[in-house]
Parts: sequence; structure tokens; C-alpha cells
Amino acid sequence: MSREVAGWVAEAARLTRPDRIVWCDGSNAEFQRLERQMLAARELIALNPASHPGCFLYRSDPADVARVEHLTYVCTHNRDDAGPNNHWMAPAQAHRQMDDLFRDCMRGRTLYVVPYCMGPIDSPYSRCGVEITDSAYVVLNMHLMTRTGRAALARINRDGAFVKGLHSTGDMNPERRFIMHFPEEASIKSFGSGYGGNALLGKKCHALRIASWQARSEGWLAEHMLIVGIENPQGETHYIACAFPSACGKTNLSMLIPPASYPGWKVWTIGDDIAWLHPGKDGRLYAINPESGYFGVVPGTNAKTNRNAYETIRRDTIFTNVALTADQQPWWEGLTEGKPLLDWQGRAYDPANGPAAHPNSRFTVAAAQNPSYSCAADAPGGVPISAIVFGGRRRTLAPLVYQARDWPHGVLLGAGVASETTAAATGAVGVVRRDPMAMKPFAGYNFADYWNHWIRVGEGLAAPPKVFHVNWFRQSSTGSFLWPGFGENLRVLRWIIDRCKGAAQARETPIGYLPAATDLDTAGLQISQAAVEELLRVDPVLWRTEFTAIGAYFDEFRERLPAALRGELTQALRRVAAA
Ligand code: GTP
Ligand code: SPV
Ligand code: MN
Repeated sequence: MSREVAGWVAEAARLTRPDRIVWCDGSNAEFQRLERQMLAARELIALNPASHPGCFLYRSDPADVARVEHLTYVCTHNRDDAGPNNHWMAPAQAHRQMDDLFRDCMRGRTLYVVPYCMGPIDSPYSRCGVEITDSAYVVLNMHLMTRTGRAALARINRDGAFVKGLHSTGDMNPERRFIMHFPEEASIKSFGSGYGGNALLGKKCHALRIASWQARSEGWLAEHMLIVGIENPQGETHYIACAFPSACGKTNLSMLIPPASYPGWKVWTIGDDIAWLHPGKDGRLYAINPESGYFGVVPGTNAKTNRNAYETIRRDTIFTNVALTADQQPWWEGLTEGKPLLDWQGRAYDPANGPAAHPNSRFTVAAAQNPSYSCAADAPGGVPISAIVFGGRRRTLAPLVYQARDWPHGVLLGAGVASETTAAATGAVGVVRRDPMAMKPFAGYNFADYWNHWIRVGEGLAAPPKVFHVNWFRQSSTGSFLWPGFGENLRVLRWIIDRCKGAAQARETPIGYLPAATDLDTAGLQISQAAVEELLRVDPVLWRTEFTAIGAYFDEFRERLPAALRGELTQALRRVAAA
């Protein structure tokens, strides 16, 4: 047992005063014991064992249903290190404020110690942490989402380092809710929420905010990306990493089912939310998925849109904030069978109260249950990445797909990403905002330094991935999606892979390389020629406005903005002006 872990647990217990301390061993017996305990306390509801064996419903506090970006802080000694992209507080003040909240908060409760490993247990790229929490729900989720227990603790002893995460649900008062990060000391303090990214500290807090800070000093990247392998009928597999903002299609793309017109194609999931990317000795970029489970968006999941997810969540799944049918089956908007009896808050379903399932209702499930789970997902060295794909949810402007001219131009593509906000975070939905590299809520340091790091990582790669941007969400003037999306997105990935191999045509435009309508495989698709043309249209006038807006956004970063990125933007503006 690590003396450092034990010392820190004792210190946390002195502050929080729990009735008992439980060291989690990560075993099935422990998982089942906690499940039984939560069932008895009516904190979990057993779902229909015939249709959904091993599945449970959890209803969160109705005011605790999403990430809280306005209450999430990066606490560095120098304010500029956190940057204008983060809320900031001085570390001493943040510790004082958080410790006042944590003082005595676990009286009458159990303190669980959850050692976890982010990444395959024997990968040199993996990193460990320990989460202290007073929520059994969090422990169950950590079991599914990370490699917890004895093996993780053994690795912590070997590594001699771990991220310290202290969490309490507190009294659920949104006024007393904060998610604080201390990247300089690799620690996290989270109080007042039991929800997903606020409370499962291995995920966004560790694997993105703290890890991105560590990655900068160690020469790698921690990113909000899915990782997927695409195997063609010849048996050749290309791995792609895609950064889309929250609730913008990562889970769906990572387990896509090839359309009927793609016989012999296979899709293999490595990860659906987070990628740690390391330069390899051969000059390529290699990715591991630090997680071992999915905390995925439920609404919209059905046998047509995402059959793999749909099948994955038929057993041994925790559903959070979905509706219930009369026969205890989970129900959500987008499901084609069944109907809701009780809504996500347990009230008799009434459409006047809004959707039956919360728009940010989620499933938690072990990744290994996914029919498309890749046998390379546990490879200690990761998988080589052929392409990096940025994306966003844009009704207008951004075409279906385009390719950056080179890596530095690709960094501009990523830094310029904007997307409509979704229910994954509290606040307004559908508002376009800048979300560079889909990391606006997750970069643990100043974006200017982050973009500089991106440029430097690319410079160090002999064979950097090719960089692309996609948008599945372009709408017609009547508000319907122009592109069918989901499985059909493979047609776009095919063009991307062919571009990586030098086997596909493209036309040069002021924003980068685009397929001509004939370069994209639309055979067998119910899509009009006009829609395809609209999806591939680049309007120089609109793009001039967009680049000007990106320039104004970059100005917020003042002299820290990398000159190379400013140079890329200047050239981009020159190209649209000349078009
Ligand atoms: P986080 O877990 O929040 O990081 O989200 P994610 O990026 O994994 O998003 P996810 O794949 O769960 O998709 C979120 C929503 O977008 C769901 O309601 C999907 O049905 C919808 N969606 C995903 N892919 C597509 C697509 O290709 N086209 C359209 N129109 N909708 C999509
Ligand atoms: C996201 O919001 O990007 C998620 C869900 O993946 S959460 O774990 O709540 O951050
Ligand atoms: Mn996410």
C-alpha cells in the first residue's frame, strides 16, 4: 500500500469526517455489493430483467444534470497560465474556499477510496489517480469507466505518482458547487455535484484538464477525441481521431455501422470521448483511449442511428435520467418502440413538462460490451493515427468536409472550430460559440500556449496525420439536415482515408481542399444533386466574416498567441479576399 496514498486519505478524512472509509478493490463483488446497497436505499431502480438484465436507472437531483462550466476553475499561480479560456482563482484562495465546503461534509457518510488507471494498465502512456468520493453512484461509474482497484494501486506504487481527486456531493446546493483544478500540484477538488464530468474525476478533470497540462510539459496531447479504426474489404485498417464538441457525434462515429453499399467494410472502436496522443519513434502519432467505458448520450440512440450502442446498452448498464415504461424498461426520445409512463424525474409523463428523458440523459457501460470493440483498444503502445478530424455542429457555413493544406493550417482549422452549444453543459442550447479543438471546456491551460504546443508537436513528427474538418449538421433553409449522417458518414471517412493514401481527388478552395461532388461516393444515397452541391459550397464572403471573427477571438490571447497561428490566419484571409 502506497504511503503517499494512505497519508492523503487520512488527511482528507480529517477534513471531511466520514463515518467509515472503504478502500475499493475494483472487484465484481464490490460492484454488486454497492448495487444492492443503492437498490435497498432506493437510489437505484432495477430495470426489467428480461429485456435489460443487469441494468439500473439512476435519477439525479433535477438541478444536477450536466457539466457546470461557469463553476469550473483552473487554479494556477499565474493567472495567464490558465488563460482567458478558463475561469481562474488563485490556488491558496481556491483551497481555502473548497476546504471550507469539505469540512465535516462526510459526517454520517462513507468515504470511498477509488484508485484508478487511465489507459491500459501496462501502457507506458497510462497515468493513475485516486478519487475520494462520498457517492456510491460515482464508485459504480468509475468501475465501468476506468480500470479501478488493486491493479491500479499496484501501478501507483510503481509509478510513485498519482492525481489526487477529492469529491463530495455535498448538499447539492448549486450555490455551493465548484469544480477546481490545480494542475501545478496534479490535484482536483469537486464539490456539490454528482453528475458525469463534474464528479467522475478520471474523465474530464483528470484525463483532459490535468492531463493536457502534463502533456504539454512531456511532449504529447490529451484531447477530446474519439478513436476509430476503419478496415476496408482488403483488410487494411486506418485509425482516425476526431475532436467534436460535447454531444456532437463522437460516440456515434466511433461505433458506426457501414451502410449496405459498403460490404466488407468494418469499423473498430478504440474510444468514444478522449484520446492521449504520443509521437512514436517512427515519426507517426499514436493514440490510446484512457477510458474503459462509455458515458454516452442516450436520446437519439436506436437500432437505425447507432445499432452498436443500442445493443451495448441492453445489459449491465446504468441509465441516468431516462424515462420508464409501464414494464420497467428504459425509454427515451428517439426510441421507436415503447412509450413512457414516468419521466426522468419519476413524474407521470406529461409532454407539457418537456421531454420524457432528459436531453442529457446518459448510459454508463463497459466498453468491452460494444460489438465493435477493437482488439487493439488495450494495446500498450496505442494505434497509429492517419487523420485528425475536427468538427462542429453548424447549421450554416462549414461544408460537409474539407482538408487542411498542412499541419500548421490544420492547427488553424482546429483553433477556429465553432459549434452550437448542447445539453451536455448547463446554459443555453443552440448558440454558436468558439470551441477550439472541442476543448473549450477542457483545456487545463491557456489556449495560446496550447496552440503553440500543437504546432510544436506537429513539427516533431516526420509523418504527421493529415488534418480535416467535417460538419454533419448543415441544414436546409427549411431546417432539415442536408446530410443523412450516422452510418453514411463512412462515405466521408472513405474520402478522408483515400486522401491520406494519396488516392482521392480534391479541389483547392480558399479554405482548404474539398471533394468535388463526383469525388464523394453518394451511390445509393437518397440525396439530391442540389443538396450535395450545397454541402460542398464555399462562400468566400461568409468565410471572410468567419475569419475576421476568428481574428477577433485570437485577439483575446494578445501577445501569447503564436505568431505562426496569426500568420496562418493572415494567409487564410488573403486567400478568401482573392477568391
Ligand atoms: P459527449 O459524450 O457529450 O462528448 O458527446 P458525443 O460527441 O459522443 O455525442 P454523441 O455521439 O452521443 O451524439 C450526440 C447527439 O448527436 C445524439 O443525439 C446523436 O443522435 C446526434 N448525432 C450523432 N451523429 C449524428 C449525425 O451524423 N447526424 C445527425 N444529424 N445527428 C447525429
Ligand atoms: C461531455 O460533456 O463532453 C461528456 C459528458 O462527455 S461529461 O462526462 O459529463 O463531461
Ligand atoms: Mn465528451
